[in-house]
Amino acid sequence: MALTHRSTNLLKPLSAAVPFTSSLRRLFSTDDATAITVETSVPFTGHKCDPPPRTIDTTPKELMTFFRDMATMRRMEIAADSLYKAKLIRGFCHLYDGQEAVAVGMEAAITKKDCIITAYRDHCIFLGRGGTLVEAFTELMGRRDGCSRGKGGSMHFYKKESGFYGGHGIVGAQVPLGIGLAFAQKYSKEEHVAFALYGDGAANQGQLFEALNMAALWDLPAILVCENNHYGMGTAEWRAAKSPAYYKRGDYVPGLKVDGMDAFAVKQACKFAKEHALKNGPIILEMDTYRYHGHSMSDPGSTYRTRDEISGVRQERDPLERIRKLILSHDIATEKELKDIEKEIRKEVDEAIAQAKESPMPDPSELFTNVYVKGFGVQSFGADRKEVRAILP
Ligand SMILES: Cc1ncc(C[n+]2csc(CCOP(=O)(O)OP(=O)(O)O)c2C)c(N)n1
Ligand SMILES: [Mg+2]
Repeated sequence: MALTHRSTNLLKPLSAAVPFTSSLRRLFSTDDATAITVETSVPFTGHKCDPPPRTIDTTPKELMTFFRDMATMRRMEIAADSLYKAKLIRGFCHLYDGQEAVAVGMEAAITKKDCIITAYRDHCIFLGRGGTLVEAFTELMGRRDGCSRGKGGSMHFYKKESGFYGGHGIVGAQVPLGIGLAFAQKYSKEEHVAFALYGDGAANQGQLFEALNMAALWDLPAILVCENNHYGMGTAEWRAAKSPAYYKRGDYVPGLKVDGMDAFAVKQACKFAKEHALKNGPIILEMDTYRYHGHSMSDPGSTYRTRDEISGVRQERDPLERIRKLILSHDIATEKELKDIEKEIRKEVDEAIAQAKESPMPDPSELFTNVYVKGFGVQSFGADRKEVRAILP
């Protein structure tokens, strides 16, 4: 069947990779801190640009940070799944497990003065921006102390003070907003960039191309990141896109195809893209990634793809396991030490959930805050549009 035939392609990047041990070399710098050079799983493919090199320098500290951050994200999403099933989280809920390397690698290349805007699969991007587990779970449960005061829920996490502009439910709509952020940065002569994340499904929308045209005309420091997890809801990319080479879809705008399951490849690509965007204007990064969960909690995720495909990606390309292997092969930590870290994270997540449950529901008066401009009031009419039914504060 076509589905199975196409699915096997998803396993390609890591299978084609050089084994960890032979692709790595350990160097010792003068201050005796261990520097490590790693090679990305596969080379980058460029469109209208010379791709960056596959080698990237790192440190044991960075490897351990990547491990901890990704393991925390993974655990948070698994816990959100259970809370949803226990009906403590209601409404829409889209999980990010599988895609963690994109959030972690991107953060490693940029600062909090650079902006990020994304769609509804936003929990881990929020953590990457420095959001806490308590704020995340509190928001997920619609409580007062959540990052959006319990009024946004899963799809509308924000952290403006660290350059995170949400969390958007209308597919693709965050991209023109992201270009607007880049415009603001250029207008205020800041040396920062805006990352606008969208999915492979959203990549077929017209508004993307309109926004990109303006970004290119005005050389805006915008980086469009297509998180290609190969499905838009239950539709495989090849059913929806005539050309699934999303990094080339900007035509006159340069692009780079990146293994989005390799945090180091993501970091290298984002660093490259930031330098490019500040000098030359927009660029597209296609992150080849995968979501383990279904589209949202209402999708079991196994009707339009095979279980073998999911377990194959887990085995061959899992972003967390890739970092674990690197840590072990460099004797930075033992298997037991890594397991202990994961146990600690499990405890941190459980404690955050317990704390989030203590947060009260928002006050009913909050229904009208952040909705209308304060002081102007809004008249609400009946269906006939003639009779005023209520005057909102
Ligand atoms: C304008 C619009 N059309 C349709 C939807 C319904 N919808 C929600 S998510 C989604 C699929 C998007 O897939 P993709 O862009 O690949 O992102 P992913 O969910 O894979 O991260 C659709 C069609 C929507 N929210 N907004
Ligand atoms: Mg998708």
